[in-house]
Amino acid sequence: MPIDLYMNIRSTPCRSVLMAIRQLNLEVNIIETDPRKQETSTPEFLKLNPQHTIPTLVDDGFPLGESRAIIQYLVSKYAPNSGLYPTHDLKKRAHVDRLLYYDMSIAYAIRDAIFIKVFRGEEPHENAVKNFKNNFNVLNDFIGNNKYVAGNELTIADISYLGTISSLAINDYKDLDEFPNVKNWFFRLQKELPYFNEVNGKVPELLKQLSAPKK
Ligand SMILES: N[C@@H](CCC(=O)N[C@@H](CS)C(=O)NCC(=O)O)C(=O)O
Repeated sequence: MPIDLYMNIRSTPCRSVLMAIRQLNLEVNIIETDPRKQETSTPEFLKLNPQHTIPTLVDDGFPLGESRAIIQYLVSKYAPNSGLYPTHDLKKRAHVDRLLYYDMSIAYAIRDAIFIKVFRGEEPHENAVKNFKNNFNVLNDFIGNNKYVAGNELTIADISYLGTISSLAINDYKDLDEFPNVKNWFFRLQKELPYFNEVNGKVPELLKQLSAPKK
């Protein structure tokens, strides 16, 4: 039975989950869901996910929200020995978990420093700009000379960060210029992962449609 995924391709965390599904070659039934049309606020949807957010997964009757939890669940269930979410080495697994939590900070930093301007036409608060730089400097250091975010193997942390950072397409990735390790990692993985373009290729165009008119 395929898994159901309530999602919208404009949504950053939805794209991370879809990339994880492609990485695992899972059959998926995509249910297009648009929060702007209140489709995440219907009684039926709220029964699946009281947080009223996409992505929401339903696997064999089990509903789950939160992109990072969904990705952890899918890999743990369908590819536990893949190395994408280490099972044998507790320390490696904990490092992946830590990076997944940190990805939330990155997502909020992008929202507060970049999206606020692009989508609402408001100047970001100076603290939001500082926070963005701080968060990306830390990520830049985490990556260092590694091939992947958590070391020299692809993990679900890469997939989660790729989705999050793909939103910077809205500014043609100029915001990454100060963070060379992040930038190199991001563009290398785009080429390496065959599903990246299928999932994220239309992002610049879709996000530009949502942008606030230039003042
Ligand atoms: N931390 C959540 C964020 C989910 C989220 O905020 N999704 C947005 C779309 S990008 C949404 O569904 N918003 C509708 C709402 O909050 O009512 C995740 O990673 O899944």
